[in-house]
Amino acid sequence: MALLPIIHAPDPRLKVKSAPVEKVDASIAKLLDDMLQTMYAAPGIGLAAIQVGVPKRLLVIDLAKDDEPKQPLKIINPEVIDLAETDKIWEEGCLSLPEQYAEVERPEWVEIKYLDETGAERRLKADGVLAVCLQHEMDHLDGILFVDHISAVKRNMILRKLVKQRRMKATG
Ligand code: GNR
Ligand code: NI
Repeated sequence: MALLPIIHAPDPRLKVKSAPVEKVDASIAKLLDDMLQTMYAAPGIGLAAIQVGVPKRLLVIDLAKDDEPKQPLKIINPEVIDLAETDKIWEEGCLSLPEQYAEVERPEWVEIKYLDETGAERRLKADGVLAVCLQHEMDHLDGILFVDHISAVKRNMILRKLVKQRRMKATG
């Protein structure tokens, strides 16, 4: 397994629409494992392939707490098949926008179909944090960040902070 570098906004790659995985093979299985290792190390609860520079429609999620057994979810080519009509607001963060948080409104549950790491089709109906995380990761596959769901004023404030943060790190 390998740790992969995570891309930070405003890197233009984060705006790219990722392409479907055509064949679920050993290289995809390896990428999913590397993404999980990278996500655990960050630490984060989800990671989309484009966040490590790979424009493919796959993502990993694990909501297990530190003291709980791991519950890795490996999700390839996800598609929404049903969606709540009512929304819920959650505070979101993103490994590609370090230390930035905002309240985002999204459907409170979502049902998806996807391929697992063996290429088998699966379905998943998610609510709570899992629903939030799934929608956040699926947004990444379409080049959408959580800040694209908030006002332009708040979005620009966060993006300016990131640029400033990076400048401080560069100059020390
Ligand atoms: O680790 C993460 N935490 C999180 C918290 C609230 C809503 C979404 C997330 S996903 C984020 C990891 C990440 O950036 N995934 O793309
Ligand atoms: Ni994210």
